[in-house]
Order: sequence, then structure tokens, then C-alpha cells
Amino acid sequence: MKKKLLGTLLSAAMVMSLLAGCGSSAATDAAADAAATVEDAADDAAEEAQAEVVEDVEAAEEAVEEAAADAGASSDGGNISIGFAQVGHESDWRTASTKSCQDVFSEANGYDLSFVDCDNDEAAQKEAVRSFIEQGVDYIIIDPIIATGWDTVLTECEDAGIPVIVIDRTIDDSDKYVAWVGSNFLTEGKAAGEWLKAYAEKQGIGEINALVISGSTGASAQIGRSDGFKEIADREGWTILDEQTGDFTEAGGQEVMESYCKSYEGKFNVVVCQNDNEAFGAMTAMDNAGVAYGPGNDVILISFDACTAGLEDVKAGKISADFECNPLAAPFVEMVIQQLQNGETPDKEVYMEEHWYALPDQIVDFSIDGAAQTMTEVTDDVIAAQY
Ligand code: GYE
Repeated sequence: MKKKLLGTLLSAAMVMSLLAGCGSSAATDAAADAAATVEDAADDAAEEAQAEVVEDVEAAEEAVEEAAADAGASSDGGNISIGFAQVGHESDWRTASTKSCQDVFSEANGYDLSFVDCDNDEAAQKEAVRSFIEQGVDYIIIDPIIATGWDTVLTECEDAGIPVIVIDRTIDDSDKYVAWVGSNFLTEGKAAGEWLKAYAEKQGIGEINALVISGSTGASAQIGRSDGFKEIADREGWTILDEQTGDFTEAGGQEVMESYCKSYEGKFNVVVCQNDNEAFGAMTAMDNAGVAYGPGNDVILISFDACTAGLEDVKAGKISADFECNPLAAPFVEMVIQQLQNGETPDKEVYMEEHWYALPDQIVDFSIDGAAQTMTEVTDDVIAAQY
């Protein structure tokens, strides 16, 4: 706009000076008047342009001030921006975890949450974290799909000055995060093993031939549950006939159990599913294959998570014992964020509280590394209070 106006004025001045050069005095006077008019107009335009420049500078200064105020919002009561790179949507547990985060980190609670469902894709999860860095969020929450391969992207977060909080699964090859909130998966695996030992003794079962349907390979939840159960199996001399991944999904659990039913027909008396959704799939496969499971039947079915539907299957006498993994980490993550906001140093590790569930006939005394455990009876009230 401004360029166009000045261009028009310059052409007018050129016409006037050409007119001035033709020698007639009337023409000379007219040309002089016109030149004066053009000069005035040019002055006005220059002033106007300057005013606009001044306005631009003021607007820019205002924008900078606003941006600065936004950046400081987290410390003076405005919204705190958070990017959350969630594993996916593979299980009931995951749904509860996502809901917990969305409830706690809501706008009403003073947060702007960017939520990314990474659909169990490790590369997509790292991309999500990088997009949070680009957005310049105040905090990044990661539930790592697998435990390794994190140091580079966590270094990028550190360089950008964005604190990372890890939830649920652990990161095992980098310590560039401020805190982790989650469960002790090794303890969960040992709990399943120690319960089985005590329960088998009570039932007079002398030989254990177990099939394991594991979670997503390389996830710390899988590694801990596998290692914990195997430690007890090795100590007790049990046979683990096979361990294949069901990827923490119902479809995966069904598929693996269908193949187990064919390969190990009549040879197994324990099935360990590393989450409830896999157990739902495994039950369908066993139903179809005519394998009877649950208390009083040939096969002891063990599960992890203890979500509502899992506990309903305990109550229905299908799952013999269910080892809880608590997905409601978000309030603890919020606590960590508030501590950081106040300039305090949060605990590097926060463990969730969990329970081991069964019906009265399956409740037995056992210890983990010398610590006596208490089991919780599954009742309708317990189910109603579960996630
Ligand atoms: O057990 C399973 C989910 O990481 C602990 O992931 C979590 C596991 C949980 O898909 O259901």
C-alpha cells in the first residue's frame, strides 16, 4: 500500500517537472503549484508512513509483552501447558490412564493439555515429544512404549529447558527426566509367582506347567512381570512351557492362546496373562477349545491390572487371582508439577499403591522378599470402586 502511494506521487512529480521544462510562464506557474502540491502530499505520506511504522513497533512491543506474560503464566496463576505422549489405546488400563490425565490436566484446573495417542508406535512417540518441544510447552509427560532408546530425545528436551515427567512404564537408558510415577512391575510379577506357590500348595498341586502371554515386548511392564514370575518359577522348579507376546490386547491374547491350545493341548495347568485384556482374549480361545479354567477347574488363570472387567471375571470364578496395576497416576504427576512450579525438587520415583485380588477360597498368605502381603477379596463394592 505505502509503496504504491509513493510510486504514484513520484510519477506525478516527474510529469510536473517535464511540464516545467516546456518554457511557458503559465505552464511554469502551474508546474510550480503542482510540484508544491506533490511535495506536500509526499510529506504527508512520509509522515503517515512513519506513524504506521511507530504503530507497528508499538504493536510488536505489545506482542512481546504479551508473550512474556504468557511465558510467566505458569508461575503467576495462568494456564500451564503440558504435552502428554500416551502409549496408545490398547487396554482398559490405558483408557483409565488417559481419562485420569485428561481429568486432572483440564482447562478448568488451569492446564492446556496437548494429548497424543501414539498407537503403540515408538517412532510416533518420539515425534510427539519433538512436536511438544516445538510448541514450547511448559512440561512433557511420557509413558514410554518401550524402555530403551530415549537418551537423544530426552537430551533435546533438556536443551530446550522443558522438564520431562515419566509415568507408568520406565525409561531404562537415560536419567534425563525429573521424576517417574508408576508401578513396581517386578514386584507384580513376583506377587503372581508367590501367590501361585502358596495356592498350589493349598490345593495339593505338585507340578506347575505354565504358559505365559506377555505384554508388548520391551515395555518395562512386560520385562518386570516376566522377570518377577520367572524368578519364582526358577526357584520352585516350575516349567514355563512358552512365553509369547499378546501385545497387551484382547485380540493378541486370543491369538496366542489359540495357538497354545493346539500346541500344548492337555499339557498346561497355569496360564499367566500380563494384562486383563489378554486374559479376556485367552478365555475366548479356551472356551472355543473346550478348556475349563478358573477355581475348581484344570487351568489356573492369572491376570494383571485388576480393572473393573477383570475383577468381574474374578468374581465370576474365571480368573483365579488378579494383580493390580494402578493407572490413576495423574494426581501424583500434578503434585510433581506443583513442586516444580514452587521451585522444589520432587522425588525422583513415586510408586503407586496396589492390591492383589481374589475370592475368599483363593486368598492365601504369601510374602514377597520377606514382606508379608495382604490380599483383597473381590466384592461388588470393590468392583464398583474400581476403574
Ligand atoms: O498393564 C496394560 C497396558 O503399562 C502398566 O499397559 C501398563 C500396561 C498395562 O496396556 O494393560
